[in-house]
Amino acid sequence: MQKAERRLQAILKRAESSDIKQEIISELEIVKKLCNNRKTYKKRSCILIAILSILIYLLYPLKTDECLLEIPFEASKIFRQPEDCSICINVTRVDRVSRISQDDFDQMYAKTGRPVVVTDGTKGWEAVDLFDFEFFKELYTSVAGNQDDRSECQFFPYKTEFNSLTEVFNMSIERSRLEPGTKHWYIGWSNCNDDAGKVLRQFYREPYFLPKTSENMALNWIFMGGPGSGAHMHVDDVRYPSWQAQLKGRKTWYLAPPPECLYKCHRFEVTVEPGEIIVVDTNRWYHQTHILPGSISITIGSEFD
Ligand SMILES: *[C@@H]1O[C@H](CO)[C@@H](O)[C@H](O)[C@H]1NC(C)=O
Ligand SMILES: *[C@@H]1O[C@H](CO)[C@@H](O)[C@H](O)[C@H]1NC(C)=O
Ligand SMILES: O=C(O)CCC(=O)C(=O)O
Repeated sequence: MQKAERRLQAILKRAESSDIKQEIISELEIVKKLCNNRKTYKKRSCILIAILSILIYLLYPLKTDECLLEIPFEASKIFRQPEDCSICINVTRVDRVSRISQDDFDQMYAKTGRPVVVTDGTKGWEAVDLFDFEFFKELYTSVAGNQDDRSECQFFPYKTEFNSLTEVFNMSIERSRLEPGTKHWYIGWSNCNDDAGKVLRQFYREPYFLPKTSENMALNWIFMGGPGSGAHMHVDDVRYPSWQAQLKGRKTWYLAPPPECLYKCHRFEVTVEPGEIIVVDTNRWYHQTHILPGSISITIGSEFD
């Protein structure tokens, strides 16, 4: 395995010194990071992909620039559908829209897979004012049953030392308030406590622009933490596209087309302001996030059909 790793490193070095764009090489980082990704492959599949990628590299030594791009993703294609690039061809920006009808949303964004920010997405939601660290802490310490014990509950510690939501809510008040001199933190989790879910849903609604046929997915994802942090570049392996409401703080999303579309499509950078909702098919668009200076960032989101 070590030998294989060295070989892979050598190939990457060689690629770096050739005229292949730095961007493409950085995409390969994704393969290496798969194991730590949120909502992506289960650990075992992830290790399998890594081994497969390395094996394919060894069996088919790099001959052309194209192989570098194609081969590692052949392995992941066992798990990921090949992309026809229709989600990104002709897309020149991430639109910002408001008062959009369900039909327009469906035609222009849901059906096409184009990312969009709906600026009035959370209008009337109490969650915007109500959801903060203390609210979640109280909620999760009061509901029966431990969220951490259930296998379907996912927790993303990112760069923190936390192993569970219980540990997160045990941090000092000062740190939770991002006071100077305290350690940075940014975490995410999927709510899988039914009682907590019922409480959460009292304070937000299914986004008004989602098509009527859209199923309300019961599972919510919450991301919370301070400026300077974020999620690294990755792609998800969930069933449907997602919406994510920015309740507090400001977050920049870096979106990249699937590797096989890199030459045909653009990358985008879009900042989501408080009260806005971003809609992205995170299974197809590679994405990375960064919390901008200012207040804590809190988002709630879900998949939609
Ligand atoms: C992209 O735009 C070109 C020129 O307007 C058009 O011919 C083509 O069908 C479009 N492709 C997609 C996937 O929308
Ligand atoms: C909570 O924090 C205290 C003080 O930092 C620590 O001693 C204790 O072990 C923590 N408990 C849990 C469950 O993490
Ligand atoms: O909101 C974030 O910071 C990360 C979101 C993300 O990675 C995802 O939804 O897959």
